[in-house]
Order: sequence, then structure tokens, then C-alpha cells
Amino acid sequence: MAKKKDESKKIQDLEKNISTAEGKTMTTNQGLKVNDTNNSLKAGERGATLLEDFILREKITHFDHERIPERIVHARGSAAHGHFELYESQEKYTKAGIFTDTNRKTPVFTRFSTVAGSKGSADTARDVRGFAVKFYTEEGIFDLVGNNMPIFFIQDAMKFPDLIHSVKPEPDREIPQAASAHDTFYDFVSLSPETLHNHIWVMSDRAIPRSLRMMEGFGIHTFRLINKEGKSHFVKFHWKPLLGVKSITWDEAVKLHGADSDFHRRDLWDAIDAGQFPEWELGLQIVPEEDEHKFEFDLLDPTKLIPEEMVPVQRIGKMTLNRNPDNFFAETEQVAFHPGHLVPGIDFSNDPLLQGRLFSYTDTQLSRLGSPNFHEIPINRPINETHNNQRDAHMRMTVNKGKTAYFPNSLGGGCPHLAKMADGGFTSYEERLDGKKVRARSESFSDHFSQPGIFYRSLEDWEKEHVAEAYSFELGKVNYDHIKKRMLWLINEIDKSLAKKVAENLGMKIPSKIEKPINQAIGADDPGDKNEPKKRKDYLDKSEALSQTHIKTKGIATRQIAFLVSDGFNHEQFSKMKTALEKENAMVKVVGSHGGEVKCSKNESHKVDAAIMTTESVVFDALYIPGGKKSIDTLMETAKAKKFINESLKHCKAIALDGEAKDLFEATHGKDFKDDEAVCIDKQPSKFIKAIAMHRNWKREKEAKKIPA
Ligand code: HDE
Repeated sequence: MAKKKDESKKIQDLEKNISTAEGKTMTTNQGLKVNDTNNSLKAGERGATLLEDFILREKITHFDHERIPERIVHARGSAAHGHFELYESQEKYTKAGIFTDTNRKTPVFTRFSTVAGSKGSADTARDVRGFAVKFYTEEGIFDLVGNNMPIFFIQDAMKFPDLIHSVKPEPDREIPQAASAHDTFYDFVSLSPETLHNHIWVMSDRAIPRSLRMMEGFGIHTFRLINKEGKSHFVKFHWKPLLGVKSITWDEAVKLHGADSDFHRRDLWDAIDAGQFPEWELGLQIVPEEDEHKFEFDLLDPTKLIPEEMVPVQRIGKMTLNRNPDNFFAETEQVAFHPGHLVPGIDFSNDPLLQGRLFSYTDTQLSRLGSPNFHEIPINRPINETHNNQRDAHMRMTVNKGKTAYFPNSLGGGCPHLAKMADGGFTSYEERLDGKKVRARSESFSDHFSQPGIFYRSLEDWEKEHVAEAYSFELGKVNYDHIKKRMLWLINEIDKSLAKKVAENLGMKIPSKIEKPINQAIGADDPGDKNEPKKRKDYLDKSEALSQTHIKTKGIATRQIAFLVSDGFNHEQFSKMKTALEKENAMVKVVGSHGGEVKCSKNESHKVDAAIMTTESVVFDALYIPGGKKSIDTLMETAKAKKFINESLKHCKAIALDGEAKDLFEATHGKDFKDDEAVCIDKQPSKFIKAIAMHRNWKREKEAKKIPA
């Protein structure tokens, strides 16, 4: 296959395995030409099938074994290829080539995922999103395996199976799928206060993103950067999306489960397909070693973030995703990430969660991909050569030549020989460690209320409201009062006003005390134990970076705008708006009262992208309805058209109306929102563009919530 010039080294590498059947003859896996793939070999036309039919046997056998185990967590994912470019050398902190060489365009493969649901679950579940980036560097693979939230639920890897068992469907009935709103999860959370910080993020809109392209990513743990002189700095990794951080409402998330359960997967694919490549800047928070203990929290505690006010995020480069995979299974499913895939210049910290992960990721590939040779699968193999004395095992692809598979050897000329440090040999950071062997947790890990408090206080009122509603929804699904009481007590420790709202919604009282100290999960059963949760400390009132409102974005590129029309719509208004929006790279979709084509006032035919009965308002960002008496008369009789308007209002979206469309608006709850900032009646397209760029007019929400749509 001819190589295109701009293809990365990784794409060129993958091409060795890419196969296309275009113009080719069908064969068996053994290369035998096949002339009938529809009928098995039989003893007579109506007779029994013969065991000797190797063509049937091969086809069925392969099919019987097509499935591999889905990931135990992060099973549902979507991925894309791209590259990473560095703005400025970071040699002060690290010797890693990707962070020092500004001439490189490092190929990446990035997989986003939900955590709890199965492979076929809906995209808009309330959940953390995985954000895993595989860098194919010249020095080997570097995987940055993070999430879209900067903290994790637990502090020690030992608790991971418990956390996941509690959130996954309950083992007796296998219910609920891809949802945390159930008894076992809240039983666990309410007994493990270390979960509260990540949990409040999950209750926020960060857990229901508008798009995978509009979420931040975080490495979470503290890592180390090591420079040429061997000096180490602590570092936290951040991904900042250039499209900003945007979310949908819970009502939309629920409706999207049915309207388009592949909403995020489709959105990522379509954007890349349309040449609208999503971009993220990589940010670093650097902490000098000598500052390790200057914070109110422990840098090794993965349930804490470093507020950007304390350590600013320095943006050092940009990742662009510009190519969809060719084959979901071969690439997105078989890609194997591991936080232990490192390159010289980057190293770990002693974060006990990270330390456990270092074991888990290779281990899980053995059952998921079936062999220690998973690194040979095309999507997983590095772009630089690999040589060592590991041999054989299931599905070995490499044909290793020679007699020797041991070191040292003289028969193989001593090869592969060891790398000299000057030639890029890896060495672990020489950290001095002095301590007793103990199964314990540091007391510096026992503040569980302060950072959830900072997060909540940092939110705008509309975001706070969503958090309170999410807690109320989730706890409302819990069947046991004692679990809800424990949760209310804990929420009250985070923020009294939040607990009050949730208690009211649940029709319960906030308990003034609870029967037992809550930290049994790590053995802190007795009052006064060092791991007993400490009282909240308000060392920071707010952190702007935590609210979506302060994350500025420009433009409306890739936003999906529904143009609701029927035959006879006003051509001039339609065209003026369409041209203006498309100039801004928004995606205009014609939603017709019927499928096929609609005729405008000039009697020209326009292709319908979706008939109104096949789509829903929730898949769009904004709504435009041009005038035209005949068109509006038809829409007036179409109940779904009114539902479109009412729902768009309820979800605080931008709406524009021209001419007679006003009458239709008047016949809906729109009549109460004519003066709304994001409702544009007979206005220039520029006003609508501004309204779409707001993402949502949250100021409308309090009133709009009353719309029974
Ligand atoms: Fe994972 N995690 N994890 N995790 N994780 C996996 O590895 C695990 C944790 C994350 O798109 C598994 O290949 C343990 C934190 C992502 O393929 C498994 C612990 C963070 C993905 C595993 C954690 C993550 C995974 C399942 C606690 C954010 C999907 C399949 C010690 C920093 C990667 C696989 C992809 C996947 C174990 C905690 C992120 C079982 C034991 C913290 C994004 O190995």
C-alpha cells in the first residue's frame, strides 16, 4: 500500500498489518480460493452435513472464538490516532525526548472510556471517564493512563477490587448496568470517607460530558521528572481541551441512553472524519523535591489535587487526534495501556495506588489478550526496535534468529548487549528509602473533607444545584436508611448547605452523630485512631479552575445545530443562517417533518439529514427554525416539533427563530422565554452564534426546569 507522506511512524508501522479485500478473491485462512461460502458440504442436497467440510469448520470455529474478555474496568471505550508536539524544551526538569525535542511529532493513540459499564453500555452514564494516551516515542512506549477527574476514589491499591465490586452490577441480579446509584456502591462509599472527593466530582457535571473532546484529562498520581543531571522534580500531568470543558444535563444524559447510546463515540468519530481534529494542551504542575511537605495534604495521596492557585499548570505541548482507527477490535479493543510503560526522564512516586497499578496492568492483559506476547499486537508494538532474550509463549510473532536466548553469552556475540547510560539506558530514580516494613497508612492521608469542600465552594450556583440533584437522585435509589444516613452525615462534613438540600430531597434528617467512627474500611474502628477522618480544614476557599464556567472557549466549531423545517420553509432565512453557521464550522443538520427531501419557498429540494421521528432534541446543541407559513403550519401540527422546542428550552440551549417560526414558539413554553439571552427572535445570525458559544444559558435553568418536557 502506498504510504502517504504525512503519516506518522506508527501509522506506517501499522500498515504492515493492514489488509483490504478490495478487488481480491475470497480464500480460506490457508490461502485456498473459495467459491461457495453459503452452503455446507452435504450427503445429498437434503442430507446431513459432512464433518470433512473443512471450509465450514474453519468459518464456524473462528466465529466461535471471536470474543475476548472485556476489560474488567473501562470496558467501553473509543479511541483515535494523533500526535503530540512540544512547545518548548523542558530539559530543566526532564531528559525525556518527547519533552525536550521540539522537532518531534510523537505519534499517539488515545482511548477514552467509561469505567463501570460493560462494553455495550451507554456513553452518557454518570461516571468517571478514562483518558489513556499511548505515546510511541523514539525511546519506547510511554503510557499516560489517566482519568477526566484529577483524583481517585481510594488511596491504596489494596482496596481497588472492593471499590469495583461495589460499583459494578450487584452479583445476585446483575443490576444496575453502568450506574453507581445502587445499594452496594453507597454501602462502600459511606464506609470509606477517602472516596468522598472523587465521589463529589462524579456527582458534578464532569461525570456527564458533552463530548469526549470537551473534557480535561489528569495523570492523577504524582510522578517524577528526572533531568540529565539526575535531579528529580515531582509532577502532575494535565490535559486541557482547546474546546473547553462542557457538560450536558442529567435529563439529557438519561434521554441520550435511548436516543443515541453511542453519543460520545459517534461525536468523536464524526468530528475527526469531518477534519475537525480535537486538541488538548499538556500541562505540568511541577513541585521541587524540597517542597514535598509544604502542602496541607500529602503529594502521595491520590485523593488530593494540587489547586492551580498553589502550583500553576504550565502548558508545554499539544496533542491532536486526527485519524480514526481502521478496525475497532484490532486497535481500540486490543490496545494495552500500563502506567509502568515509561521512558528515561520520567519515573514514579511512592503513591500506594500507583504502586499497585504497576502490577495490575500487565497482569490483566494476560487474561484479556491471552499471552505475554501482547506487546507484539500491532497497536501495542513500539516504533523503535525491541531485542531481548524473552522467547516463545502463545501466538509469538517474532522469529528470533540465532542460538542464544540468554545473557551473558559469547555465542551470540554478547547480543543483545546492554545499553550504556549515555546511550539512553533506563535507570530507576535513586530514591533513598528507610523504613520499617508495615501494613499501614500514613496519618497524612486522613483528611477527607477539606478538598471536597473546596470543590463544592468553587462551583457556580447552577453547578452546585446539579451536584445536590445528583446526590439526591443517587441516594434516592438506595434502599437502606442506615446507608443514606451515613452519607448525609458525611456530606454534612463537606458542606452543610449541600447536606441540607440533599436531606430535604430525601425527606430525611441529617444525623448529628453516627454509631461508629466511619473508616472501618481501613481498620480505624476505634475513636481516636490515627486514621479517623480529620475535621475539615478550609485552607483554600475556592479554586477557579474547578468550575466549568471559568474555562473559557471560543467559537462554535463542530456544534450540532438542528434546522427544523417542513415543505415551504423560507429559503432566504434558511440560507443566511446556514452560511453564517457553516462559516464558523458548526454542523448544520436539516431535521425535516418527513424524511427524504424538503422543498423550500423557492421550490428547491433540500436533503433531510434526519426525519423528526428518527431523532431527538438531545443530540443537538442548538435549534433554529426558519419562517415560511406552510412549513410552520405543518410543524404546528407536529407534536414532536413542539417537544423539540420545549426540551431545547429546558436544557438551556440556544434557539433562533425567524418570521412565522415565532408563532410556533408562542404555541410552546417558549412564550415565557422570549426575552431570554440565548433565544434569538428575528436577530442576525451573529447573535445566535454568540448564544451557541455560551454552550448553555444556565441562568434560564431555574425557570426552564418547570417545563414538563
Ligand atoms: Fe486502572 N485499570 N486501575 N486506573 N485504568 C485498568 O487495565 C487498576 C486507576 C485507567 O483504555 C485495567 O488494561 C488498579 C487510576 C484507565 O485500555 C486494570 C487500580 C486511574 C484504564 C486496571 C486502578 C486508572 C484503566 C483494566 C488501583 C487514573 C483504561 C483493563 C490500584 C489515573 C485503559 C486494563 C484503556 C484500566 C487496574 C486505578 C485509569 C484492571 C488495580 C487511579 C484510563 O489493570
